[in-house]
Amino acid sequence: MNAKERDRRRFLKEGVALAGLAMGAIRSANGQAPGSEQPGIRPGKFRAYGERSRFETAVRMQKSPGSSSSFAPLQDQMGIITPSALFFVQSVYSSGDDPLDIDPQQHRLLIHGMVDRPLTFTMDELKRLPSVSRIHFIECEGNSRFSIRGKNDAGVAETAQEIHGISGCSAWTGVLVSLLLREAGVQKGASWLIAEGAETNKMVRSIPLEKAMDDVIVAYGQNGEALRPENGYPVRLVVPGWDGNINIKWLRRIKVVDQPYMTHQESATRPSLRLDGKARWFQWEMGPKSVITRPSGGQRLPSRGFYEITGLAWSAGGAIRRVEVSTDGGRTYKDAQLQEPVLRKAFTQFTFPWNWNGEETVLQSRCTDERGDVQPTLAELGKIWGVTPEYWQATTNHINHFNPIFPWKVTREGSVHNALF
Ligand SMILES: Nc1nc2c(c(=O)[nH]1)N[C@H]1C(S)=C(S)[C@@H](COP(=O)(O)O)O[C@H]1N2
Ligand SMILES: [Mo]
Repeated sequence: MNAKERDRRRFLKEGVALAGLAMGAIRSANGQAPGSEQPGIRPGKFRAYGERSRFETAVRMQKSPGSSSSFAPLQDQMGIITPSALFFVQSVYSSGDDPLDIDPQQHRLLIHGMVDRPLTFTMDELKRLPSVSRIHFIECEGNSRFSIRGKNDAGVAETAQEIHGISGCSAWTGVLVSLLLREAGVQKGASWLIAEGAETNKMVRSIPLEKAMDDVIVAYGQNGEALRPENGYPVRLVVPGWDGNINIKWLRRIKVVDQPYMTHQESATRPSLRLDGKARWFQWEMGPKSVITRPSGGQRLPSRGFYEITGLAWSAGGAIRRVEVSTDGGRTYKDAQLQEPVLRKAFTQFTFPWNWNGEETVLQSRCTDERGDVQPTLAELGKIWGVTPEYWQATTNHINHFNPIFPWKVTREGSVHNALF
């Protein structure tokens, strides 16, 4: 029996249990006589630019009051697309001008340096060029380190939002950098790009030419409309799978050069110091990560019985090939179902049917990407880094690329908690 067939049989079997659940649902709905007037309905009004129902309340969590740096409510996300209005925001040079308010008519993108023809594009000119629309995640390199209590600026680390919310996945529309560079004509010896944002403090990052030619997008669209100001309007870089930090927003300049510039963002906060005193420089790829978003920290299970466990998995290594779920704290794992579409360097949704028996337990997931890279346990991650658990907990250590398997504890009362440490 192959994996697909096994899956099918399992779901057929669980279908029987679900039929029982559906019966229960009908019984409880019976409180209301069919055909009678339903309470809670009243006329609304048309809006030329749509808004969600007033009953929907999920919002971004600000890092600090007044800051536009914020975390997305991943526990409320349905499917793989993070809506623009809820997409996380990280702006490292908040200087009172954040988010920038840029007039697209006046915005220019300059491409210069080691090129045959330096080019300046208006937004209209960019939009005339052949475009792509691709679904990719962006994850801040510091995401999930907030699973360690005290590592969050807000001092809490309980919900999927507080812990994993500086990641999101959207459909990005724009022009491939490779196309722009071919137009400009890259000169021999060039090997890096320097990309610069338009804010007062000029966010700058170095990007290897090879990556730029592979799949980097100069994006002006997100989820079917223009980027939001917080996320880089009118144009940003999308560097699929790599550190969020390198996805330069409010992009105004790409300089083609022959070496990395060791910019402030690259040299001051990005290298990660290990216990042995060695630092890791220029690590860009976000490793395989999966997170159960429902049930997750801060939520409550009202009663024992059936729940669909669902979550998100992603990796810079390409497509997610497998997600396994454990409902017994990692003693045993079973394959979760991957929901279509399963795309490269994008969130993939997984689901797993679960009957909660009312006992205390721990839920967790681990994923494997198309390269065969498996999400590590905390202990395995420690080995890769050459560090002990105390290292992660020392609040002075700035931790990036933190992707261990994340456990949620379910108590007998049905409350769900961060159980990593
Ligand atoms: N110009 C500019 N680009 C930037 C930043 C910034 O502060 N300025 N922040 C970076 C960081 S740290 C991250 S994680 C991502 C976040 O993208 P988002 O704010 O659209 O979610 O943008 C990156 N690009
Ligand atoms: Mo970031």
